[in-house]
Amino acid sequence: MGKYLGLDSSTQSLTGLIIDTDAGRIDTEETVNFDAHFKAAYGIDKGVLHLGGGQAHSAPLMWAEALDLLLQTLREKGCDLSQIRAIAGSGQQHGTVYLNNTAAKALGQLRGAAPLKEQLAGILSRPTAPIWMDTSTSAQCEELEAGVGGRQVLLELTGNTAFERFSGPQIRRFAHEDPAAYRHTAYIGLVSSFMASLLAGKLVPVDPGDGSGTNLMEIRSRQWSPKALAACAPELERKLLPITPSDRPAGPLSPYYVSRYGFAPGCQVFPFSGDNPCSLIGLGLVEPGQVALSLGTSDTLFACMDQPRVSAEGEGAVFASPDGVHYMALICFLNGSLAREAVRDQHRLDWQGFGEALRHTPPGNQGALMLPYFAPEIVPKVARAGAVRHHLDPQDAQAEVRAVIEAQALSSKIHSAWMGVAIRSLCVTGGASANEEILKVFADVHGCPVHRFETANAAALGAALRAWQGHLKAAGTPKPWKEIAAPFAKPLPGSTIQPNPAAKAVYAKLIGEYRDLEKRHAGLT
Ligand code: XUL
Repeated sequence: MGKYLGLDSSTQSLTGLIIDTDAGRIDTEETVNFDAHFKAAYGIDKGVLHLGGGQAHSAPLMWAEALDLLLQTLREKGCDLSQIRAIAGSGQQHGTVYLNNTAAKALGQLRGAAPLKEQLAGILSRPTAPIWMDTSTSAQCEELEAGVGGRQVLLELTGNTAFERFSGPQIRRFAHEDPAAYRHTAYIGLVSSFMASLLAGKLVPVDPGDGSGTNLMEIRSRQWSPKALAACAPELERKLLPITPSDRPAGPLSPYYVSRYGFAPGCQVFPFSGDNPCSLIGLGLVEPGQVALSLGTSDTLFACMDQPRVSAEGEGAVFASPDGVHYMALICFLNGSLAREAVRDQHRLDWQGFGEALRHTPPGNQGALMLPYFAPEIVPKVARAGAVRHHLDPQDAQAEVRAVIEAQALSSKIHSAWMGVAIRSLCVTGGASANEEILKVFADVHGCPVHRFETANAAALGAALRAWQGHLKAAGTPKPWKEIAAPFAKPLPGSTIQPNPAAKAVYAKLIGEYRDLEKRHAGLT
C-alpha cells in the first residue's frame, strides 16, 4: 500500500495525479498546460504544431520540459515525492517519437544537475512527433491495407482498418518523405513509451493498449505483426520498440528524479499506455458491457469487451485493455472540445455563458442542426474542415451552442451501434464533464443515466491505478482489478444525471433527421 503517481501526457497538457491507497482517495492533482508555458517557445496552438497539408505534430522536448515543470510544481506545493512507490502513465495515442542512436546512452546518463530538455537535446532523429490529429496519410493507409493483402486482412489481424492518425501510416509516410532521417532513426516509440523512457532513464517498450493504436499489432497475441511491419516501412522490426505486458516493471526511476525532486531510489516505473485505455481503467471499466464517454480535446466513446469485436465500416477502433485480459472498443470524434471551444470563442462566451445558452434553449433546438466539422472529422470520415448549418442562424449564439452539443451527442449515438453494446448508462470524464448542461443533452440523447466522478482526469487516475496494480503484482501480492478500481472509480454520490422523458422523445425523433443530414454531407466531401 502507499502512494502512486499517474501521469497523463495529453494533447494540451500534462497532468499528475497521486492516489493514497491506504486512505482510498485521490491525494493530489496538478496540471501543466502546454500553451500557458510553451506557446511561444515551441510555436504550438492548443498543444499542436500545424505544419500544413493536414500534418499535426507536437514537440517531444516540450513534453520533457513539461515533466520537469510538473514535478517542480508538485514539490513546491508541498508534495513529498519520496512517498511514491511506483509511477505509470498515459499518453495521447498514436503519436510517434523518432530517436537516434544516442538516445539510450543519454537516457541512461540522466543526472540531476541540468533539466531534461538540455540533457536530451540531441536524441531525436525527427524534431517533432506526428500526433493523432494528423490527417495527412490517406495514401499510406491504402498502401498499408494493400500491403497486407487488403483491408479485411488488416482488420482481422490488428482489429482495425487503417486510420490516418494511427502510427503505422505515419511511420510509412516519414520513411517515404525523409528516407535519410528515417535511416538515422534507431528507435521508434509512441508518446506513451517516450514519457516512460524519460522516467526510467532507458528505452521503455510499448504496452499492448497503445500498441493496438498503430495498425501494426496482432490484436489477439498482443505482439507486433511481422506481416504488418513488413508492409509498413523498411527495417521496422529493428527500429520499433518491443511490446511488453502493461504491468511488467520497466525498472526503477532514473537517479535524475531522486536527486532533483526527492523521489525514493526504489520507486518503480511501469510502462505507460494510451490515454483512452488508461481512462477505461480509471473509470472502472474492468468488466465487459460498461460504456464511458470522455469529453476531451477529442470526444471518445468506449466500452470494455471480452472479445475484440471489430468495426467493418472503419467507424471505430479496437484496443487491448491494459488490464491484460479484455479489449476496448472506441469511437473517436475529433471535433470534441475543439468544436465546443470554436463555438464558445466565435460568440465570445465563457463556459458559464455556454451552460446558460443550453439552459435557455429547448431540446431539439427548434429544428436547427449543425454538423460540427470545425476540423476534418474522424467519425464520420470528413476530409475537409467546415461546419454545416441547417436552419441555424450563425449569429444566434444560444442556438449555435445547443446545436454543437446536440450534434456531438446524436453523432455519438449513431456511430456507436457497431459496438453491439446496449448503453444502459454512461460514465463520463474529461474537462467538459464538469458542465452539467452538456451532460444533460447526452443523457437525453442516449436515454440513459450519466454518472460523474470525483476527477475529470480519468486517464491519470487509471495510470495511478495501473502503477498500484503492477506494484502489488511485482511484490507477489496481486489484487483483482475490480478491487483496485472499486475505491476510486465510483460515481460521485448524488451526481447522476437522469434522462428527461420529454427531451428523450424529442431526440428519438430528431436522430433520423441528423443521420440524413450527415449522409447528405458525407456524399459531398
Ligand atoms: C483515440 C484518439 C484520441 C487520442 C487523444 O483513438 O485518437 O482520443 O488518444 O486523446
